[in-house]
Amino acid sequence: VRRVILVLGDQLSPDLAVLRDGDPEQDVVVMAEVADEAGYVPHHPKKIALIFSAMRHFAEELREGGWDVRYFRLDGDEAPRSICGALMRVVQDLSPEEVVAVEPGEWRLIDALEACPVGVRMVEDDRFYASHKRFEDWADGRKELRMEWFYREMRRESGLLMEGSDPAGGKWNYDKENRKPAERSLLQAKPMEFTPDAITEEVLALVGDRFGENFGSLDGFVFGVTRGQARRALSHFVKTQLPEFGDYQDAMLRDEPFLNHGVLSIYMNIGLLSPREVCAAAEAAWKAGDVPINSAEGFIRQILGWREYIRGIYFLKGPDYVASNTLEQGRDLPALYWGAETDMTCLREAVAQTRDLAYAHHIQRLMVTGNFALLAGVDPAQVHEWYLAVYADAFEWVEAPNTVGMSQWADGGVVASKPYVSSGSYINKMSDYCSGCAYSVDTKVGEGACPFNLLYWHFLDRHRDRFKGNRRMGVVYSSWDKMAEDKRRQILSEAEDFLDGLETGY
Ligand code: FAD
Ligand code: DLZ
Ligand code: SF4
Repeated sequence: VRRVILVLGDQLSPDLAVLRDGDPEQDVVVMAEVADEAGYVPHHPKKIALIFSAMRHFAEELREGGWDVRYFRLDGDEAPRSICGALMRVVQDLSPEEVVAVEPGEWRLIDALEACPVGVRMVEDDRFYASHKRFEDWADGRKELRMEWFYREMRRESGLLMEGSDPAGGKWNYDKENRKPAERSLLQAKPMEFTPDAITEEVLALVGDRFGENFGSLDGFVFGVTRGQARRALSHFVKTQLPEFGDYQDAMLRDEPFLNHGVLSIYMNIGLLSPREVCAAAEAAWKAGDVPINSAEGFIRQILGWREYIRGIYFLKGPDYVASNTLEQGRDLPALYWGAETDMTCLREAVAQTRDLAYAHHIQRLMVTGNFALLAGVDPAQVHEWYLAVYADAFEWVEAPNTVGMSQWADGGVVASKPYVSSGSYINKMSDYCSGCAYSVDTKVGEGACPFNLLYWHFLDRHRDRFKGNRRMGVVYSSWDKMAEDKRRQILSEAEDFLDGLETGY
């Protein structure tokens, strides 16, 4: 045997660098379901099921393509506990010339492979538009690493939505035309669903048995688990959800978890779809006249811009980044995040759907669960662990900069120039949550006041020294200062009472 090729659970791409360079005649592929990967956070059972089932299907496809695959099942005899353990078994057996892997998307696992006695040669993951070097070159010497500037360079380099050297339609960004509030009339589209086959059923039984106690429901598993299914989900999204994606990308509606969101992140993040084919499909639909430019651009920006930028930040900032806590917030994550009862409809909806589906869309993650944690002063490390555990698309390279950086401002403003905080009025504008809530969004203080209204000012007041100089936050501080002093005091004291109540569960 010439090479042992490691394929991780989020590297299920037929054109993965190590497979492309490999030779089925001389090389052996290793894949392993292991306790260490399944247990570094209490992953949502649907996330584990997605990964294990997709891994098993991918192994089958590799075998059909002529590869010798050594596959370790979690419930196999003497299953290895770690990826390194699995490699050691195979190396002992086969004595290959070398062991190769594509660099994992998490420092923890990179370190583990580096420390593994078999000696693993790691190659860069080239399933992205920007290599590490490309992002470092872009970041080099810049005072501020703003996504929008990076995105424009990626547009030029990829040629996506370009007319010569100009952006299609004359503008780089059509967000001004987007962000319409939710309307019930837009409820026609849903992501494609798939019926579990025998392999998935077997995985579901295993996951229910081993991880049934983790937060999250295993019922109603409808994710695709093969590349073929993921490609069908992509076509379905482009046809049915993308045309109005731009208009409603920030909307939220009760009992409507998806709206125009395609849940394609789960497929891209485990390798079943490549970001290139997803962006190409969106661009082609625009060229064919089926999708307006504001939707095509808005969607492509999320992938070519945000997804690539977020990954760049993770690798640029190094292993200590995830532990950042610039605002020195230290409250424990409230029990409501794990499903404890709450009267706040927005949080209840976002958490309930997360438990049921292992999914919430961006504005729910940012402006409901993220906003609340930041306002309430929660320890960002605990917030990070929660997001990493509960979403099926969560892998540290993408989850951590979104949570620690964009959402919790714990990185001191690397990703977001100002914290994403809002009172209840933003949630009310973008959703129909408030109309059915025990709290009143229009009440700023006193009986029934929406907790977001109280906590918003509490946050701004307690971090005044840090943010008062921020150009974009001057206006809010001056409206705070204009409020009568006794009202300010009342707001802060009611916010304190609310926070005290949170400790015991709200
Ligand atoms: P759609 O709206 O249908 O499609 C947009 C696509 O663009 C997504 O599939 C995704 O690939 C990409 N995208 C959009 N925004 C981002 C972003 N900020 N970062 C990276 N990619 C983006 N995304 C993850 O993939 N994994 C995570 O663990 C994750 N954690 C997040 C945590 C927080 C606190 C926040 C605020 C955002 C997080 N995101 C994460 C980004 C975003 O919320 C998800 O990508 C999106 O909700 C996925 O659903 P979708 O495919 O239906 O999105
Ligand atoms: C997330 C995950 C889980 C739950 N289980 C496995 C596994 O058993 N085997 C495996 O190879 N990968 C798994 N993964 C994905 C890895 O954790 C992922 O490769 C790293 O977090 C790097 O992104
Ligand atoms: Fe959320 Fe406040 Fe609206 Fe209730 S009133 S749903 S707590 S924003």
